[in-house]
Amino acid sequence: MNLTIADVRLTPILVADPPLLNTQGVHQPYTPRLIVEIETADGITGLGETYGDTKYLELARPCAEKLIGRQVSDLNGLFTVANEVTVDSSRTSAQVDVGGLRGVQTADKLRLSVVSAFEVACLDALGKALGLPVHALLGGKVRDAVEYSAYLFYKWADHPEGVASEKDDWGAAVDPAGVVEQARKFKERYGFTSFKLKGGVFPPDEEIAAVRALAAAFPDHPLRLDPNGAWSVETSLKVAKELGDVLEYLEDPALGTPAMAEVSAGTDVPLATNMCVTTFAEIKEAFTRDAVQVVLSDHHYWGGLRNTQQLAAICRTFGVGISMHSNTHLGISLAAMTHVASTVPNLHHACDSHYPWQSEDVLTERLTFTDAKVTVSDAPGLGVELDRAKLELLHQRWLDDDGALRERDDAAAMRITDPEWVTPSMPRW
Ligand code: GKR
Ligand code: MG
Repeated sequence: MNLTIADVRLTPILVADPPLLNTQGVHQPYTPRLIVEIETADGITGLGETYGDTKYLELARPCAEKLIGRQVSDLNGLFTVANEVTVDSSRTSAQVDVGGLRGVQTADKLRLSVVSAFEVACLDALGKALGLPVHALLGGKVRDAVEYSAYLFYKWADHPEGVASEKDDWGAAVDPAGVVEQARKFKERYGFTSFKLKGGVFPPDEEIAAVRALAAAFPDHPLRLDPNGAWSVETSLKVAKELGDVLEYLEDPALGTPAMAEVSAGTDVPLATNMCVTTFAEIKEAFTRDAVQVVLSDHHYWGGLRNTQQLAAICRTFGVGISMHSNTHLGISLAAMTHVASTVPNLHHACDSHYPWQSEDVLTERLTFTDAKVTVSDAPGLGVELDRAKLELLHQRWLDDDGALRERDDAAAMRITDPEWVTPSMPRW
């Protein structure tokens, strides 16, 4: 068996995304992703996926070159390679803007997001070579299926008129009735029984009303509200008081560890985050101050599946819960998320996934949610197969783009409808 990396292919794509609203603005009609293929000297190919904006591509390309000749089993070496590239391109100290919803943005985090795709591709190739599923390479699954929650968004029916986009059949959701209707569809289509609403879009009272409407329509279903840090400590405490009886947790009500610690001290509602604990360095302060009770991991920006396991072990040690965050992603990432989640013993909350919002994928077969769960594959590697024709189609869309969509910019997408729009400074309310 020859595990030497003989080729690395990077394919940037643009994938359809519905008009989902968040604090920054609205999702673009197409969002960039990067598909990674790592091929061994024996002709075995492993798949990975990460963010696809140019800044990720610029790092991924030199990394890919340096991987040729290394072993797919050398997962620790991926960090060394990425470090070398970072040094080569003098990016180490740069504060690179990698999108405003995932905590403080640094070049380090950018590097880890790139490493994550290479790590997943190496694990996929290694698993295929050894005849073992990725979860076995991670120590073995402790559950056969992983539960996900419905990720509800305020949403327009369509992207603005005149803007090229794909149609979707989810309809609009801009008020409590629309949110409940969307939740009903999620439940019907995928069997989801817990719901997370992306907030920070409308004034807090309107979002409180939406969560109340969900609680009335779906009694005893765990509910979460995530305004991405849009509220002051005072507003956060008010919302916690009004919704305390129905919330499983409140996610990033306020921005940053000090504000979250203040909120936490004033409420019994558990607080979750994917914004103030996004790196190992941020853990100590947040845990010491009891600022969060649940950390939402994301293998993309935590640097891969093994780092996700390390994060889970630290959370376990400190009695802090763990679950999973998601951004727009395709099936390769969902498969990776499912494998790692299946190995985490202390996973007591359904994971987030944007996948139901993605009508397009690069796989021969889409992953499915049955009764809210994705079955953990026991096939070698990730257990997914690339559809080259679909990949080409989405890559062609990227090639045809004049550059406007290659950098995800939800504020720019919002300005098409509202030319005056600027991303509000936080706290907004
Ligand atoms: O896709 O609009 C979105 C989300 O707001 C995403 O960007 C966040 O990173 O889903 C994420 C979250 O939980 O904060
Ligand atoms: Mg969040």
